[in-house]
Amino acid sequence: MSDHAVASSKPAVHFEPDDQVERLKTEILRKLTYSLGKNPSVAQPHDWLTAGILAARDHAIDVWQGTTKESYATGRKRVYYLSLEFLIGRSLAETLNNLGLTGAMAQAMRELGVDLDRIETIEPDAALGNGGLGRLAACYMEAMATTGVPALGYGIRYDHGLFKQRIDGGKQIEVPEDWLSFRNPWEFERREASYRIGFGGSVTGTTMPGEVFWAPEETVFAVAYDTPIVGWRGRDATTLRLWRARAMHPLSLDAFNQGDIIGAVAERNRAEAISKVLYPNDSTPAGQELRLRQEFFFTSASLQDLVRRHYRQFGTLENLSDKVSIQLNDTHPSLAVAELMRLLIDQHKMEWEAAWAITSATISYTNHTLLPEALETWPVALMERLLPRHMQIIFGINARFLNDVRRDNPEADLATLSLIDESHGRRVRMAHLAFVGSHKVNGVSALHSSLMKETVFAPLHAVFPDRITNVTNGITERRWLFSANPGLTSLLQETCGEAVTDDIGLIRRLGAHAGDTGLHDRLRAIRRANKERLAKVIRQDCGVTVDPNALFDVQIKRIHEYKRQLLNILETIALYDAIRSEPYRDWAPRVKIFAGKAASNYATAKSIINLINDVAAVVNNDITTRDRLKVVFLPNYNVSLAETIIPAADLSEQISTAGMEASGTGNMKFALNGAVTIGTLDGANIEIGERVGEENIVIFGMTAEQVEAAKRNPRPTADVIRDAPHLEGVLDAVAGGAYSPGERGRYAGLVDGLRANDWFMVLNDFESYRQAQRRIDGLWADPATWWRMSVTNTAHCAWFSADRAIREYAERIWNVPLKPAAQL
Ligand code: 26W
Repeated sequence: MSDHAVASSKPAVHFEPDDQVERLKTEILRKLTYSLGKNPSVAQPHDWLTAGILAARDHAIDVWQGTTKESYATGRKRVYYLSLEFLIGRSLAETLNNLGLTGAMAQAMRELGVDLDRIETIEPDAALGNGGLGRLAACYMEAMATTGVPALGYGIRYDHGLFKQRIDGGKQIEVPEDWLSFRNPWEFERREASYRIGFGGSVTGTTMPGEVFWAPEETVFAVAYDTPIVGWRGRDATTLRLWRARAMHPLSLDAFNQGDIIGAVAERNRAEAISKVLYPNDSTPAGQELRLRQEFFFTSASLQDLVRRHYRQFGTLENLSDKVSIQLNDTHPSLAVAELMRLLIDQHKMEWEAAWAITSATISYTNHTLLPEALETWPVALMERLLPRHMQIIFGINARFLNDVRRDNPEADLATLSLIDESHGRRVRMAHLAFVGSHKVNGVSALHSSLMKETVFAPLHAVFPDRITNVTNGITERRWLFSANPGLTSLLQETCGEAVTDDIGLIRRLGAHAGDTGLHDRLRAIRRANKERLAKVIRQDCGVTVDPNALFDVQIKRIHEYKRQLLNILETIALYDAIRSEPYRDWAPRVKIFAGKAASNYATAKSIINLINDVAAVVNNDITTRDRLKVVFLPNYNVSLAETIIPAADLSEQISTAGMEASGTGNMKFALNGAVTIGTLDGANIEIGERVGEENIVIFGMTAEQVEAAKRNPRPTADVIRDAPHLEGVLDAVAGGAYSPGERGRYAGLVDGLRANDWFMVLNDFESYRQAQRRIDGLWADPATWWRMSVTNTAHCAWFSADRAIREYAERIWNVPLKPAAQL
């Protein structure tokens, strides 16, 4: 491969004829002139970006209309994916890549004097999500478009996505995000698709179907905004439909005329608050009324929309479950169970039993976490006030459910099964509601799904033994390999055949060359170019110069105690001490790379960010370790930054406390790009290990079972520390202020917490992790071994394609016929 191809950030995949260039040039100029009103001579980079997007969007629309027409004509079953989060990132590069227009667009722009690479980077990330759950929804929208599953994703069009993170004096500062400030050229506002969403008020009438009357006290409008998402090779597109909240009466002229300016827009502000901002929390329920309003708002709008569409097409709702599958992405949309019942009974006059059969045959639910603090519950009193009819329906579902259980098994423990938790005030258990109202409930990795059966859902699993199933998560290789790592993609096409981009399974052919040192050299050159690109970003964003020859050791994800960035940084300190005490030993040079956001109210997570930055400040300025160790914390982690970091990683840190990371999806992206994983037996790490083979992954630490046992019966901290020779010194240094000389007590609390209760097994797993890291040093020192491991990882990770996951959902949960493979 030529050097040029390695260094280029353009995908190697082109499949459109050359006249596309002329056509695109004309289209871009037309958009610039007639849609933006700009002359090329005065157009700013942002204008070129918008013109490029509008030109690409036209091509996406052609695909989109084809898919929509086909799905109406055939009456095929459709999937509705309800998710409070879609973490999309940028769209131009991925859309062009999927349409096969990347090369043509780059050429067209070049001929117009514009650098496509540069303008692509000014597209703002659509950051309508916190982390894994939101990114999974985005990967699945693209994978459904690729596999030909007719689908619509429903969510909220937040004015402000996930906050921007600044690091100031080593600490996280949250800054509001403003992705819509230049408008969003991808979306279409659909004023005609707007629905009334009620809150509060009272319920009157009889209990007969169609005779219940809910008179909400407050009503807001949900207005649809649609975006097409094109699949690979532009064969099909899915629709992302996001709801924006608008007031029924945006201005009270009465109030205004009386001089009450604030009062005049009070209703508008209250209504629009619903879609104002994403809750920046990825593990603890927000608990506020506004969050419940968001959940009901988008769930109700989506259900009204899909019920109306179905009724228009078929003139009946009796066959809803034959034509519609509703997937709940965690419990955030679980009010869908009650809302669908309400629409069927109150509006369509259906009997309870018939409505219930349709509801549970239509809905299914994915669980993404077992952390007890993350399971949503809402106070009954709040639900009664805000959603009185839904609360009645939930009581109705619960009464029937518990009756059935009692009838079949008089011994059953009804308190654990009930949709209402009576133990801390009365609260609705949203996971129970979603579980009971679904025909299938899935976990996101094999371990996670079996833990669901054993822990949180054990009582429900006993009643419905066939309901829980597993669909291990997947990632789209289009974004995370072809687009993010064009150098590797070209090499794969050459080695495994051009068809590898259509059939990722062919990547397995690489395995035959795992020991080929010629291949290793080429992979090293590709990785090297990616690392240089990342080194530039590190220099710009952190002011730190790093050596691309060093081992790039990466942990990027939300900051959380269970993900154990703290374990990583404590081990980094131990390594730093070791290098200083034996400076002449031949240490493998390492760059420790961290990135991730902490929830704004999560003090411990913020303190961990602070510690990483404090350690970085000491280590990076120490002359003795300078060539051996660097620590960097890249600010403002997002999808786009991940696309730059992952192809440049040598080592992927997946070190959660076993049993706590439901799946992980970053782990898959790294392994596919050829990084070696250091990880625990947790989530999808286990399945990665099964595929790449145990000699090609570095596993350490306690198993999920051992963690459970240790929590029930903790070892004394003194014993744990005694068995980990380097740990005491590290903890004392951190607690004593060695890394925070300006504020010696800064980390006393953090360390005290660990010593008092090692809930996340940071101390318990420390020695095992440290030894695993030293094994990594040995492997890295032997390039033939290292690159064989790397190649084997890439060769065996095709199974983690989102297309495989979507096929499993389609076959086992949605019962949606797939287009025959020949058409794919
Ligand atoms: C109610 C507050 C709240 C908000 C979000 C609780 C929990 C969440 C999500 C479930 C957090 C999340 O993103 N979970 C991640 O989902 C990924 C996709 O399945 C998994 O790969 C990650 O392991 C899991 O942490």
